[in-house]
Parts: sequence; structure tokens; C-alpha cells
Amino acid sequence: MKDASPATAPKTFYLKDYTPFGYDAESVHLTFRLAPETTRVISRIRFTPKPDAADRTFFLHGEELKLISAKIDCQAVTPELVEGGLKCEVPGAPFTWEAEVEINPADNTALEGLYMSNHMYCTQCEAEGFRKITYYPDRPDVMSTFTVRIEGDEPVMLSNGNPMGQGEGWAEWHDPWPKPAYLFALVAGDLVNHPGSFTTKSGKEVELNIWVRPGDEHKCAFGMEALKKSMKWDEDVYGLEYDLDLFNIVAVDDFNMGAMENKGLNIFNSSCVLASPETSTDANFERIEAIIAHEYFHNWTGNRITCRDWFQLCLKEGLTVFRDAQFTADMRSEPVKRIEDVIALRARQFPEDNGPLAHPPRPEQFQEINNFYTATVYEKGAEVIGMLKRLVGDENYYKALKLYFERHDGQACTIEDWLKVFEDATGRGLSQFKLWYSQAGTPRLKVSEDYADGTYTLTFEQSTPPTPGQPDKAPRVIPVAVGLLSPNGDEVRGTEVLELTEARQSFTYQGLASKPVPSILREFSAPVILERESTNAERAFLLAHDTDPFNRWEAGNALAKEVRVAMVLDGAAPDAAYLDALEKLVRDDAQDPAFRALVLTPPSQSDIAQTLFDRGHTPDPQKIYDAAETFTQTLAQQLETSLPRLYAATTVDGPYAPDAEGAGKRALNGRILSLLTRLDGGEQAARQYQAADNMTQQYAALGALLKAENGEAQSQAFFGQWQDDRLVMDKWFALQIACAAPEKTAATAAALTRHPLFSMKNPNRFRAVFGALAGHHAGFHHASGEGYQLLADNLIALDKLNPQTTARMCAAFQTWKRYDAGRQSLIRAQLTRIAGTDGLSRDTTEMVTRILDA
Ligand code: 0A1
Ligand code: ZN
Repeated sequence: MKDASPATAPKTFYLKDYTPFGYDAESVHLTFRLAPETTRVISRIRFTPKPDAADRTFFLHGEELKLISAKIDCQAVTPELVEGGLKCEVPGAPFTWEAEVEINPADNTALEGLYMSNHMYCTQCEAEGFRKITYYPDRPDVMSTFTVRIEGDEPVMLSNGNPMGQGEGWAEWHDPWPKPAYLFALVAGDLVNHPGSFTTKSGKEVELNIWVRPGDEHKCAFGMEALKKSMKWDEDVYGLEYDLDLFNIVAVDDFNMGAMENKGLNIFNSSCVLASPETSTDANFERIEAIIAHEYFHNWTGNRITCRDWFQLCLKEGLTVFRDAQFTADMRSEPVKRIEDVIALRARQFPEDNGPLAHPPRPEQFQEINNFYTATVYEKGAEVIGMLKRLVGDENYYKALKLYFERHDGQACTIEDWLKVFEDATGRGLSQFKLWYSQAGTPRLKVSEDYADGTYTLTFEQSTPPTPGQPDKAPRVIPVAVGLLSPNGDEVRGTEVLELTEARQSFTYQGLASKPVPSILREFSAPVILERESTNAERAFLLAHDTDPFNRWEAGNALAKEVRVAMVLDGAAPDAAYLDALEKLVRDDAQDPAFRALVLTPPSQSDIAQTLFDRGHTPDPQKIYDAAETFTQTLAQQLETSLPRLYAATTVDGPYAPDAEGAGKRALNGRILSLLTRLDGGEQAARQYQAADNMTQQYAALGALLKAENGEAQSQAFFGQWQDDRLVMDKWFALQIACAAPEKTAATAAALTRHPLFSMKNPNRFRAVFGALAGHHAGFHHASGEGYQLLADNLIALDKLNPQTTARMCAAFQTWKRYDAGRQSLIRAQLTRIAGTDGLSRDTTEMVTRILDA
């Protein structure tokens, strides 16, 4: 059994306890003598005591290190090894610390610190991985310049900054920009580069490289173009230039997250950079472009200006997500990007914010910071910035950002610093707005209306349900973008941003000829849940007439939900008026295909479950699944005569190009194919599979066939064609689970874990299988409990190898309180079993405890 005595209980860190380190680290010299099991790291660091330090304890973090020797000013010292690091007596004047440690990269399956992926050395130091490389004040507010010497026989040996020299068996690097240790990186291995270059607006030539394993060279061109576009965009929109002579990106196969913004040496999960038409879908291309931009944008928002401590993580992440979303909107389609982001927010952030894992964008405590790389910190963090921009206006926003870069370049900052910049630049007080950073939970916005004699009044009431540790919450500032339509569909009031600051507030419009139809929360102007009595007729009206594309989609989405809820609760037939509205829209060639594809995409079954739960019902996953199936089948039948024409009309001719226009058409084409397959059993899908010359169409066809339980031959062919491509194999693993019927989902996943290509050690493969299982709502929550058990078995096994990925995947259980007593007790049993596992990691312990404490 787990020992839960206080002595071994994980330590909790609090924002309120922040104290600066008592020493400045002026320069860091590191020498790496690479060997898979016995790498030596020799550090030489110049420390200066801070004159005004309250605490002069010389504590260096260090974990899983074998200390070989330590010296201060060339004299051997014997530091006191303590939990999580070492302490040492040091002089009161500037001194040089030297240490030699030994580490074992080959044995590092946690993928934090220095580890090996496919015989290649690489690092991951955010958040606290550097302490597994050497003893160091591993905290983001200690910034220093790094000089690095790498000794080994790897053909390519890279680190941050600019190259200083290289010879047989060694390479030296120097990064002139002071940085925290979490931005340190080293890569060494047999790599080949796809080169490029970029000239900054001030005329500096920057060498660009994407480094990959031999054989992957042909998958780099798209990423390179995305990088150049990002560099140009940041100059054009934010006036920010790149600041080194070299920018390297490296692709690694074993990586816990998407990518990492190490200074001048970004390290990417290969799935987030490698792309080719034959192996990547349109969605992959879009994601790769966004992640390359995201990591590049961190060079200013994260690296040049970093975080004072990890509680401030959303300072860099929220802002950088906001910036990458702006970039994607500019490169592709603004409304489509917004709709996609809101779908993702509702799928990932809302469940977090409305369950046991709810936390504010700036949390005030944590046990394991890796558990706070969440949708709340990232995506809600970005929403908060979007609201701020909406409230102060575009001009003020860019004025504030300019001041932020001028004032804080080279510093480690807080949310207070960030908001102060806006206050100073705009003259506007932001103390109430700051609640968005400190309060958890999704606000509910109840809307009522009144119309008499040409005067229309909208009344809003805001409230936020209790979240862990926060029973009551004060009202927030909520920007609500509203437009009004007349009953004939004309817009009688253009978009106006109403600023809510009170618990209850009314806004009046005068001089209206008739009662208008309101379009509320246009562009999803705040991350809230709108509660307003409406009718399906009104929703259909907005779907047809709203001038705001987001709200047009939103009306369709609300309709889709209402129809499914009625089907689940009352066994109602699919609403005929909705089917007609959908048919009209799908056939309307004047509408953007990407938009039509989004309207045709059903709301997620998990979302329906949450809606039912919010309305006081206990969701039955099987019934929700059945309703979705019936709906889609009925829609297919209704569209029967137009489907072949629509399929032909949306088939993109000519060679594949991953642009937004083609992607939109293919997305619609894919939805049409899935409807068509319900009628023809897979004839068209089999033809498409056969003819496809790109992964988007091949994958869509295979998915349609597997869903129709008629894709065995194609699945085998797919395996035969792609078994040597890891990234495509991840798709193959995931798709079989995603397309399985609920009663077969867990068994399908279990069988795939026995496949020779399944690996616990590769996070992408683990996520392909278990992400797909957890994402199959009716399959994962099948009444047998097999899905729960299978996931728990595998999380327990994975925890020994990779706590970080294990802990993140525990979130699959976070919605457990929505379901019936039977499912709750099955889930509780699994969570308790995980919690009771001997030697469970701090990461997983924290997650499981928080989920169980709900
Ligand atoms: N800062 C990176 C994400 C990242 C975070 C943690 C990691 O390992 C624990 C790795 C990457 C980003 O926002 O892209
Ligand atoms: Zn980031």
C-alpha cells in the first residue's frame, strides 16, 4: 500500500511563498562527455551574492545525479546532499562553483533531463528537467548566459545560441542571451538538416535548419515555410525580430509534449514538424504550422521575457497561444480558426474548469508543476488575453505590448507586471479584470430580455459555480459582443461590446421598429456558458442570417445539441426543421466549404453528456451514442439524392496542396463521404481509398470503412503500406479504436496493446491508443467498465516509466461525477487502485488525488 504519512506526502508549493534566490548566476559553462549510460556533466558557474538578499541559503536543485566532485574557487568542498538537491557553505563575495556529475541518459524513460530517443541524445528541461542534468538553481528567475562544450562521437552536436567552434569529437556553443535553465537544450546524434534562411527586416541573415533522422528529409519543407512565415508575421504584426544568427529545429520521436521553445534550438515531437502529403492529413499540416509558429513566438514571449516562477506559466503560454491563434487566423480563415478553437476549448478546457481539476489560469499552489500544463493555463490563458484586447481595443493592445517588450525585455515577470503595462498604456484600471487570473470555473451568463415600444433591454446575470478551494466568487469583467437582427434577417445593430462588471446588469437599445433577435457573444467574446431561453426556430433563423460567422455556427451547434438532447431524453425523432436547415446549408455552394464542414460536424458526445448533466439528468453514454447514430443515419437518408453530386462537387482536383481552401473542401468532402458510406456500405469509400494520393483522403476513406465495419482489407493494406512510418502507424492504431462500436472499443484497444508495434515507451504510441480509447465516449464509458480497467492497468504500468504522460492521461477520469452510481463506483475503484500503487509517482499521485477528492 501507498505510504500516505506526512513525511512522504508530496510537498505543496505556494505562490505566496515566493522568495528570490540569494545569488545571481553570471555565467554558466557546461561540458558534456557523452556516453549512453555514463554521461559526465562538468559545470562551472560564476555566482554573485545579491547585496539585498533576505535569504542566502545556497541550495542547488539536483535529482537522480551522481555527484563526482565539487569545488568552490578551485578548492574541493563537500556539499550536504539534501532532498531534491544540495546545500553548501559559500563565500560572501563572488565565487566560482564547479561540479562534476554522472547521469544515465539511456535509462531515462521519463524523457525529462538528458535522454535518448532512437540512439540520439536530447534534452527536455521545462519545467524542472535541468536539475536532472546538473546541480543548479533550477528556477526561471535565475537567468544566465550559457557556454556549452559537447564531447562525443556523434556526427551532429547542437546546443543553444551560436556555434563557437567544432572539431573531431567536440563542438562548442555560446548563447549570448541570458536565459533560465528550462530553456537549455542539447541534441547529439546522426542527423541531417533541411536548410533555409531568413533575412530580418533590419537586414540580418539568419540560418535556419530542421534536423531530422536520415530518411525524413522529404518531410521538412512545409515546416521550413511555416517557420519563415512565422518570422515574417512577428515582424509585421508585433515588430519583433529574431535575435541570433541561427535557428535550429530538431525532430525527436520520443517526446512528452508537442514541442519546446529552447533558445535557438527548438525541439519538436516529430509529429509536430514532419509533414508530407502522403503521410499527413490537412489537420496535421494546420497543427504543424501553428506549433512551429507557437514555439517561434516564444522567442519573445517566454524567452526574452520569461516567468518569475511557474505559477506565472500562463504569462508566456496564454500570450503565445493567443499570438499563434492570430497567426493562424491571418494565414488561413479567421472565423474557421475561431470556431475550431472554441470547439477545442469546450472539449478540453470546459471539462477541466467544471470538474475536480479546476484551477485558475494562474494557480496558487501545486505539487507537480508538470500537471499544470493544462488547457486552462494555455487556452483559457489565451482567452483572457483576447478579452483584454477586446476591452482596450486593438490600438491600445499593441501599444501595451510595445511597452511590455520595452519595459521587461530580459526579465522574469509576473501577471502583475503584465497587467500594469496595460494599465499604464491605457489608463484603465484592471483590478477587477485580474479576477480572470485568480478565479477558476466557467462563468454562467443568464440572459433575459424585454421589449416594449421600440425599447429592447438585455439583462445579464453572471455566476460561477464553486470549484475546489473557491466556494464563492466575485463578479468578473465580461466583454459580451452583441448584435441585433430584425425579424426579416437584416442587422439592425452592428456588433457592440457590452462590458459586464456586476452580478446583474441591463443594457438598453432604443428606437427599434420591432422586437429584434439578439446575436449574443459574437466571436465567442468571453469563455463563458450562455444560458438563454431560445427556440429551435430562432436558432435556425440565426444559423441562416447572423452576420457573425461564429454565431452562425454557434446557432447550428446549439440546434444540434437540442435535437440530440431531445432524442436522448424523449426518444424523439431527429427534428425535421433542423434536418431541412442542414440540407439547405450543405447544398449552398455559396457558403465556405470549411464552414459547412464545421456545421456538419456533430457536437461531441461528451459535450451532450455535460449538457444533460447540467440540466439535472444523468447521461447514459450508450443512449447518447445511439442518438448520434440515428441522427447521422437520418441525415444521410434525407440527403440521399444530393450526396453523389455533393461528393463530386467537393472533390478537389489536381495535385494535393495543404492550403486552407483545399483543406476546407476536403473536410466537407470527408463528411459527405461518411454520410454516403452509411448508404452504400462503403463502395465510394473503397474507391476513394484506392485512388487516394494523399493521407487526408486515404485516412478519411479508411475511417468511413472501419466505421461501417467493412474496412478490414483496407486496414491491412494500410498497415502493409505504412508499417515503417511511426507517425502514420500512430494514426492506424488510433483510428481502429475511434471507429469501433462501443461494446468493442476496449477489446480493440486491448488487442492493439499486444501488437508488436505497440510500445509503452513512446508517448505518441501510448497516446494514440489510450487517447483514442478515452476519446471514444460511449466506448470508454461502456457499462462493462472494461475501458476504465484497461486504462488504469496501463497507467499503472506507464507510471514506472513516464510519470508525466501518465499523470496527464489520468484526466480521462475527470468527468466521472457526471455518470450514474454504477459507473462512478467502477471509476472510483480504478482510481483508488491507481492511488494505492506502490511507488506511484508524485505526478500521478497528485492527479488521482485531486480527481478522487471531487
Ligand atoms: N513550453 C512548451 C511546452 C512544453 C512544456 C513542458 C514540456 O515538458 C514537460 C515540454 C514542452 C510549449 O508551450 O510549447
Ligand atoms: Zn508554449
